[in-house]
Amino acid sequence: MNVEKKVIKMLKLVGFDKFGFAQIKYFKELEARYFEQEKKKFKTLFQVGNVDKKTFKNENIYKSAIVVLLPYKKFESKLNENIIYVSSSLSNFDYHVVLKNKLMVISDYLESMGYTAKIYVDNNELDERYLAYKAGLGFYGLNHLLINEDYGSYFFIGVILTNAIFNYGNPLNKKCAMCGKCLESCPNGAIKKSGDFNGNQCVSYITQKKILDECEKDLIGQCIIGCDKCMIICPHNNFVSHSNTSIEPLIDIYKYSSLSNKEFKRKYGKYAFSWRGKKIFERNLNIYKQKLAKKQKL
Ligand code: B12
Repeated sequence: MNVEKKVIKMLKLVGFDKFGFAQIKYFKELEARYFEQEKKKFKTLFQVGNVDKKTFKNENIYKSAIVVLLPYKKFESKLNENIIYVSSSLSNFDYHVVLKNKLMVISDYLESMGYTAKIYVDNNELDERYLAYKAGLGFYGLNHLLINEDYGSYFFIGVILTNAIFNYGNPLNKKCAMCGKCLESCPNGAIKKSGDFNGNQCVSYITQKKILDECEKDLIGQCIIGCDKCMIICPHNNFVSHSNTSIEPLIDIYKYSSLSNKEFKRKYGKYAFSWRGKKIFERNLNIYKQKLAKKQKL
C-alpha cells in the first residue's frame, strides 16, 4: 500500500469523513490578497505569522498539507434575555484538543514511516481556510467563511504539514450565492460588498479583545463570546442540523456569581470559549447585564 492509501485508511479510522491534500508551493495569489488586507488595515491582533509564512514563499521542508474538517452543529438561541450564551463554535468541547488528538495518530503514523509531520489547529501562522480551499474541501463565502457542500460553514479545520507526497485536490468549481444576507446581518459592517472582510470590525473579535472602547462595548450582546450571525443567516447552512448540546455554558446572568480563576477553569476549562479566560467572560457578561438593566428600567 502506498503512503496515500495508508493515510486515507488512518484518517477514516480516526473518524474523519472530509479530508483532502493540498500541494505546498509558493501561493502567489494569496500573497496579493494579504498585501491588500494589510494596506487596508483589516488585520487583527489574532492573526499571527508573516505573509511569507502564510504563502510558503521560502518553504523547503514540507511538500503537502493534509487538511481535515471537523463538523459541529448550529446553535440558535431563542432563550429569554436573562440568559447569556456563547457562539456555536465555542460551546462544545474544545475543538483544538479534539482535532489535535485525532491528528496525532496520523502524524505519529507518518513519522513511523520516516516522514516529517507537524500538526496545526487554529492559532498559528497558516491560512487554514486557504489550504482547505486548495485541497478542494470548500468554497469561500462573502462572509469569508469556507463552505463545504455537506457541512455548510459549520466545521473546524485541522492541518498536518508533511514531506510525504499525495494526489492533490483542486479548488471546487462552486461559488457563494452572493445573496448578501451575511452582509446585512453583520452587526458592525465587517463584511464588505467588495468582498473584503475587516476582522477589526467583526463582533466575534470584539467579544474576545482585551480592551474595548465605548462603541465596542455597545456591540456586546446576549452571545457574549464569538458571533454566529453571518453563519445563521447563510442559505448555504440551511440544512445544517441544530443542537442543544451547549446546555452547560448557558448561564442565567442573575444567578452567576464571580468565580476564581481556578473555579472558572475547573467548570468551563473543557469548553472552547474558555480560552480567553474568566476576565473577558465576566467583563462581557457585566456589560450585557448593565445594558439589560438599563433597557428594563425604560
Ligand atoms: C484570526 C482568526 C479570526 C479573527 C479574524 C478573522 C478574519 N476573517 O480575518 C476573528 C476573531 C474575527 C475570527 C472570527 C471567526 N473565526 Co476565526 N480564525 C482566525 C485564524 C486564527 C486566522 C485567520 C486569519 O488569519 N485571517 C486573516 C484573514 C485575512 O483571512 P481570510 O478572511 O480567510 O482571507 C484571506 C484568505 O483566506 C484569502 N481569501 C479570502 N477570500 C478568498 C476568496 C478566494 C477565491 C481565494 C482564492 C482566497 C480568499 O485571502 C485573504 C487574505 O487577504 C484562523 C485559523 C488559521 N490559522 O487560519 C481561524 C478560523 C478562520 N476561524 C474560524 C472560525 C470558526 C471563526 C468564527 C466562525 C468563530 C465565531 N463564531 O465567532 C468567526 C468567523 C468570522 C468570519 N466571518 O470570518 C475557522 C473557520 C472555519 C470555516 N468554516 O471557515 C478557522 C479556520 C479556525 C479553525 N481551525 O477551524 N477568526
